[in-house]
Amino acid sequence: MEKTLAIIKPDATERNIVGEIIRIIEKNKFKILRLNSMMLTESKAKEFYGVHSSKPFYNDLIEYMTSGMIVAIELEKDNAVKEFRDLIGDTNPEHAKNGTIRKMFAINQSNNSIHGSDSKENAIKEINLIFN
Ligand code: IDP
Ligand code: MG
Repeated sequence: MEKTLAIIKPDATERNIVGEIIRIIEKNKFKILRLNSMMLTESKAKEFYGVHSSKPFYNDLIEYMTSGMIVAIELEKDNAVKEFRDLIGDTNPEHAKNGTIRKMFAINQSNNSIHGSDSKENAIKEINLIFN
């Protein structure tokens, strides 16, 4: 069965909405395989978002992702990567569809409450990076 990585981001842990978000994930039939509440180190955050290192928002992104607790969740479901991306919605909550997690909870395009892997290959890489 396919796996993906979810990360509940610092804006969501800060607002005590971790449980609400996990409830939605479980209602949508994703199985939780591993779950870990942690602080991301700067070096892990930089590796995780390495693909964005040349973007203008990169430094702010690293600062934000290391600013508070995150909850990393390894999820399993048929077609998990695409189904989870559909469930979280567009990066920018103004463009996210109704019923998506980002539409419901994200503050803005940066502090958008949740991460989901964008391919099967990246899901495996991200799960190994975060859980090892
Ligand atoms: P994704 O999380 O929907 O895959 P990416 O483009 O991969 O979106 O960007 C990774 C993360 O970087 C986003 O979830 C968001 O937190 C942040 N980000 C993306 N674009 C912007 C932007 O234009 N300004 C500020 N932060 C951004
Ligand atoms: Mg992405």
